[in-house]
Amino acid sequence: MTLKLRQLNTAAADFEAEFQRVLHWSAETDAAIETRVAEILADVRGRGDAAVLDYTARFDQLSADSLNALELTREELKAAFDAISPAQRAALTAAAARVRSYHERQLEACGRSWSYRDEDGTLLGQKVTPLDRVGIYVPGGKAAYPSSVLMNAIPAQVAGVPEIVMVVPTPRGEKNPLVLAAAYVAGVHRAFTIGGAQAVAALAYGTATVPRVDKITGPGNAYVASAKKHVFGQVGIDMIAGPSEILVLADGTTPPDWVAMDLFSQAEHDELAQSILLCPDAAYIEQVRASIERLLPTMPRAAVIRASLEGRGALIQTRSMDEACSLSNRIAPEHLEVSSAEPHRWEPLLRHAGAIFLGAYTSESLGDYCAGPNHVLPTSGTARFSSPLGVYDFQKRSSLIEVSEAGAQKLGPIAAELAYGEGLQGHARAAEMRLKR
Ligand code: HSO
Ligand code: ZN
Repeated sequence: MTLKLRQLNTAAADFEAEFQRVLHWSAETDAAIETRVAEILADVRGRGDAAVLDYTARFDQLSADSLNALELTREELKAAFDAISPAQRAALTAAAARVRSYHERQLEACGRSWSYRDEDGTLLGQKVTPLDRVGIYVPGGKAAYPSSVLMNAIPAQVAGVPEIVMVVPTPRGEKNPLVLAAAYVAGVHRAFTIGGAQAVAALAYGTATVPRVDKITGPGNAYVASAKKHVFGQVGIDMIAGPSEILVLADGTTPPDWVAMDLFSQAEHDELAQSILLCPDAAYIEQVRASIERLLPTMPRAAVIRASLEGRGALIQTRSMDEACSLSNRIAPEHLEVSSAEPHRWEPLLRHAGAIFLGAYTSESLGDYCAGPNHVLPTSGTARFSSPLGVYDFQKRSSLIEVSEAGAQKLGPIAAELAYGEGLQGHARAAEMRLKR
């Protein structure tokens, strides 16, 4: 069966219209889901543990007399780690170490408190503190990724969050050993085998057993995404992640099979994932297409990959690499591979992307697991205004102000003038009282 993979050319008259079709994607918000989620949230808020137990029995076929019975101890997490194969243990440990050291640099570079004194001796600064408690949602079922446990928990741990609480739906009580092992390696403090909107509600409101957290991070299905949106404000959330995306910007020097497989690597996540190739070389695009057609039947997830490529994928021929870079900025992809012999020539032109992978050897999949940077990245064009999950998502900042006596003499009249202008006497007089007559 030939693959119906869209091919575009920026020189074609209908390019803009075609391009808009490639970009267009809307996460349909299902009104029925919204209503159902609102009910579950209200129920958990009202009945706490009992409601969580009811929904867990109903949706996950997992019954327990108390929520305590659904908590996994650190010992159980460690036992899972000890039970996986030595190769899996070594890979998890190596990945965790690299992710940790990257995030430690991030902490040093942009996560520390700072302050200065101005000429009057007034101290001004920013005090950075970790959140007290965070919740990490780990999906069950087809998207149960141990790597995502590392990517969510490690930055929280590096930020110094004293209590990291993980929830993971566990249908029929069948635990995913790699997820538990990853939780152990990543330093998760408490874990519950609950999921769905009910778990988000338990974390957001707190129940007798599940502690109330300050922020919830991690991906989930439509119910989880809707629940996170609902509780936002009550707690912080990271982002609402859409399907995975990869954009390969190629100059034609990378083996075509490598590029084809990189396109597959995100397409295989989801029928709605998006894989795009941008390249100025028509002959090379044909080679990649041939690689795709030859390799696709060898893929266990061929059906998902095909649906993704046919539904949202595209091979786009540009007039030049410069034009490819500007199109890439318009797409603002989650993952951007600069598959070029001169990646540093193009990198300065690339402004909007969750993560930029430079050079032929930098397969996006290395970033998903073990390069070090976070794999929780902005999708659906949101890289225009947002950033990868990081240590900073598990910290907050307080301003520090200590005005000296001399500083009060200088600032008092300025504040008072503006306060009278706003009709706020109390403000003005508080500033003036500190002026020396
Ligand atoms: N590429 C995904 C993360 C992931 N890949 C997990 C494999 N496992 C985020 O877009
Ligand atoms: Zn991936």
